[in-house]
Amino acid sequence: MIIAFVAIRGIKFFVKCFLLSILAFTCSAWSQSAYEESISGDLSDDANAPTLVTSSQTTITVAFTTDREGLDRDIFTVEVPAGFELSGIVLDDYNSNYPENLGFVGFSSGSVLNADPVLPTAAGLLGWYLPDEFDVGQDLFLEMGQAPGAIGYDEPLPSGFYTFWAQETSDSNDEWVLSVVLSPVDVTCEADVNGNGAVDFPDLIQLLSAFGPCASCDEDLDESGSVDFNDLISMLSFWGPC
Ligand SMILES: [Ca+2]
Ligand SMILES: [Ca+2]
Ligand SMILES: [Ca+2]
Ligand SMILES: [Ca+2]
Repeated sequence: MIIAFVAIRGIKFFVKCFLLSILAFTCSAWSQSAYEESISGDLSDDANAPTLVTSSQTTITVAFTTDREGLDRDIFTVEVPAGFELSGIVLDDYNSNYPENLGFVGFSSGSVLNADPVLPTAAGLLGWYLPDEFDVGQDLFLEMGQAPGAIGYDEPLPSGFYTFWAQETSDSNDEWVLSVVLSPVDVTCEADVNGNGAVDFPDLIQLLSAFGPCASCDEDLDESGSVDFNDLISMLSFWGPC
């Protein structure tokens, strides 16, 4: 009897420890930034050689400081993998030692910055924004796409590389935490490639006849750059009215 009681207590203790360790791992996994300058060093200042920030998570968080007097601007690249799109740019935190300061954050497509930070121009940027401390917690993505002089956009951006550029607009030292948010591509109705309201036989014929490498064509449902078996599986999984 006593032995059984001790055994049950032992099992309970083990289960409790196991669950707590899973919880601790989950918490640390979610709170972890993809890149922290305080751990990994200053992000690149070079538009042609940005720091590549890699992450297996769909929220890519980057923590860094910029300093106009010290000429520290920060330029980094993230990859949006096939099957995902860029859908958010959230300012998780922003602290300036000069409260009237506006920061600057902009981004371009590609693995180098398509703009010259020394001669600032928005011409090659997809979007940009001038944040202050009141913007903390905001998703700046859609507003950045409306910025004057930029290429612009009004919906999530497709898979590929994107390069971000952040700096100050006045003499200040600022702390930033910025998250690039990725979402899975919704292929529910994208599989209806002829747009007749159903994923059906004509769509299948259209997809099969487009098989092979293909730059931004409708039949490449996961935007991987080619129409292939994955697109076929995806289409079949959405068969029927949509
Ligand atoms: Ca920095
Ligand atoms: Ca830097
Ligand atoms: Ca159809
Ligand atoms: Ca594909």
